[in-house]
Amino acid sequence: MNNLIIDNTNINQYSISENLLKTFRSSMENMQLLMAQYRCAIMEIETKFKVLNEQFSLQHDRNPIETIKTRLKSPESIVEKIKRKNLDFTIQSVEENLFDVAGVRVICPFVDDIYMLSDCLLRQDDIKLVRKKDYIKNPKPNGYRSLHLIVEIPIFLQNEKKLMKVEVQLRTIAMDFWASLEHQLRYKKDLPEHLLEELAFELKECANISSSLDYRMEVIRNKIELSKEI
Ligand code: 0O2
Repeated sequence: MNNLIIDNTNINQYSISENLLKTFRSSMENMQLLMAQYRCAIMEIETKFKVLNEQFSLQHDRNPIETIKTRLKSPESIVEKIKRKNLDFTIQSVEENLFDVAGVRVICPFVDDIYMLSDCLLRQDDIKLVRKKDYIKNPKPNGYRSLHLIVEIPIFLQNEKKLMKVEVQLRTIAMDFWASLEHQLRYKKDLPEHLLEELAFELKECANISSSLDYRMEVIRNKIELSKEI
């Protein structure tokens, strides 16, 4: 009799863990599939910028894009953001609420390259603008500047077309230099309060200098271009 009970329990435990394992495997597979789809969306956006760069460089004899960096949000960052925003831990929730799983950063020599490229991208008929944040016209209080676009782009899979969201950040070399250093310093929270305040002030000053540097470099470029026309 006892044996029977033990057997039953074992069978139940076995089926429960089997089911859990199946659910876990299937979630993992779905997550991997979603990440692969985000990678495809990144490739599509990157190609669009490369095409624009190619065409512009032929016409104007200079590149409006210095570098393109791409990144897929790490599982740790996805989980952290889901927790922070108090969202459900589901794949659907990731797709519906996190717009920056796929990221493309476009670094340009000049501010007007940023707006030219953004206009060209948004004019393309397979691109839908979901959200735009212009931190160049309206810098963040800490001095951060960049143009952020959330766009939706179709990817064509074996049997379906799927719309994917991608975050595009466009910034100048100077803005990128500032943001990279500020990003590193942001994690040095163990510094004394007075030093953190001092550094925040210094960073804001540097952001102002980098902004005026962008402007002055653009003036120099315009003078060079004007002299070519004469
Ligand atoms: P990582 O590692 O670069 O991805 P949301 O996505 O809407 O929940 P938010 O804050 O409204 O979040 O988005 P927003 O303002 O468009 O900015 C998100 C991203 O812009 C950040 O991503 C950074 O890449 C960059 N960013 C925004 N503000 C700053 C800033 O003050 N300094 C620096 N260095 N970068 C900034 P993550 O996820 O923080 O980081």
